[in-house]
Amino acid sequence: MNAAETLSRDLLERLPASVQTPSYDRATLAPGMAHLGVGAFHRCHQAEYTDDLLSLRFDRWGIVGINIRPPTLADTLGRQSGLYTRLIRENSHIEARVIGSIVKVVDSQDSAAPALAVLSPPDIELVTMTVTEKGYCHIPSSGALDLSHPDIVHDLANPERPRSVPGILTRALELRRATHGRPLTLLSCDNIPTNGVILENVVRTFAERRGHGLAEWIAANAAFPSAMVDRIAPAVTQADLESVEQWFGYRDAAVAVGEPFRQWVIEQKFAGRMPRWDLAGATFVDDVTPFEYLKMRVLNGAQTTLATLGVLAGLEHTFDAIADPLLSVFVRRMLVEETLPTLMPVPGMEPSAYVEQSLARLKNTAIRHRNHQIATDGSQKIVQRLLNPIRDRLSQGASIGLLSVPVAAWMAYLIQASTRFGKRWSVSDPYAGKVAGIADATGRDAPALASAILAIDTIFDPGLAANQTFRAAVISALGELLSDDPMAAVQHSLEQ
Ligand code: CS2
Repeated sequence: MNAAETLSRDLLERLPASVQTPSYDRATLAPGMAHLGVGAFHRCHQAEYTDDLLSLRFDRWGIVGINIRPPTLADTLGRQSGLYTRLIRENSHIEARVIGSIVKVVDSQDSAAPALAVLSPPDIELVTMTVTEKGYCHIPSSGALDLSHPDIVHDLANPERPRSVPGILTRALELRRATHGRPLTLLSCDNIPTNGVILENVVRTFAERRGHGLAEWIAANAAFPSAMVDRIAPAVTQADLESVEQWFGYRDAAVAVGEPFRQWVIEQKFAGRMPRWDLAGATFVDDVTPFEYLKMRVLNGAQTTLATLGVLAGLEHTFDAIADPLLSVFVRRMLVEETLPTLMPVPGMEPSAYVEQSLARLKNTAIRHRNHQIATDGSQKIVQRLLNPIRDRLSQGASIGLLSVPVAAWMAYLIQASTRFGKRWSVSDPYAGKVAGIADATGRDAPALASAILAIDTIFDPGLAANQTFRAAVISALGELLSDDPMAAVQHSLEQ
C-alpha cells in the first residue's frame, strides 16, 4: 500500500489485516433502503447493523444515504464509493472496520429533487432517518406538527419543492402513490419519545392539508414503527480523521468513531419486507415505549445533565464532567433516587443495572463528546429526558429536587449565551433567540427569568409550568447557577 492513499474499492484488498473489511460482494449489492441524515451516528449504528446483516444473510438491502442539510457527502463518502472506517474506541482500545452497506450517497441540500428521486421509485422499500429532534418540525411539548414553522409554512405553499423532513416525506409518498403505489416503511431513529408516532403525526397532518385522499392512502400504505437507538458517536473531529492515517496508513475523509456499546429496539410494524436486523443483534418488539423511557431518561438524561452542568463548571467533555466528584455523585443520585422510580418494567432488562452500565459508558475517555455538542438543541431534548420524569414524579407526590437542577442548568446555559450575560459561549438551539430576548428584558432576576422561560408552552406543558414545587425548585437552582459559584446549586440539591 502506498503511503496515505485514500480509502477506495481498490484499496480494500490492500488494507492492513487489523482493519476488518466487508465479507460480502459489494458489487452485487442493490439498494433497498434510503437513510436521511448520514452523520456519525448513522455510520456507527444503522449502517453497521446493516453491514453485519449483509455478511450474515446477503440480501437486497444496500443503503442510499441522503443529506438534506450540510455537510455535503459527495466529497467524502461519495469519493470513497460509500466506504468508510468505523472506529470503536474505549480508553486505549481501538477496533477498525470498513463498513460497506452504503452503496450510494446523494446530496439534496439545495433542492429536494435528488432526495425525491431516491425515495419515490419502488425499489426503495424502507427509509430510515436520523434528522435530529428538530428535524420533525413538531412542538416538543405536544408532538403536533408546528404549523407556524417557517419550513412547514413554505412547504404547504410549495408542496412540490419541499424543504422540511415532513414535506419531503409526504411528497415522496405522494409521488409513490401516483406512480406505482408500493408501500413504504418510515423508521425514525431519533431520540424523541414514540418517534414513530411523532413522525406519523407530522406526515399525516401535512398530508391532510394537501387533501385529495393522500392522508388516507398513507394510512393504508405506509408504516411508521418506533425505535430506540443507542450508541454514543460524537461529531467527528480532524484528530479522528488523522488517527486513521497514523494508525492504519490510509486516508479516510468519512471516519466515524463510536463506543463499544450499541442497542437497537424496533417496533415490529413494517409496511413490507423487514431487514432481518435481529440477526445482527437488534430486537423486534411489539412495544418500544419502556425501552425508550429507559434510554432517554437514564442515558440521555445523564448526558444532558452532565453537559449543561459541565459547561457551567468549565468542563469540556462528558468524561471530564463525570470525573468531577460532585457532578458524578449528583448524576448518580438523580438517576437512582428520582429517575429510576419513573421507569416501567423493561422486558429482559434490569433498570438499576442499566443505570450503572450507562454511567460506566460515560466515563470512556476515548469518546470525546463535547458538552456543548450535547447541549445543542436542548429545548428539543429536555421534555423526554427531564420534564417527563419530573411530571411522573409530581403525579406520584414524589421529590423532584434533583431532576429540577439540570432543567435550571439548561436555562442558565441559554441565558449565559445572551449579550446581557456577556455571551459566555455561543449556542445552537431553536429557542436561543427567544431566551436571549427574555434575558435582555429581565436581567439577573432568577424568579422573573425562570417564570418567563417556563411560560414557553411549546416546551413546558402549562400544567407542569404552574406546579409550585417545580417552580420553586427551578427558581432556587437557577439563582445559584447564575451566581459566581454555580456548583452551589448542585451541592445544595444533594443536601435537601
Ligand atoms: C446525545 C445523543 O447529543 C446528544 O443529544 O445525548 O446523541 C446520545 O449520544 C445518543 O443518543 C446515544 O445513543
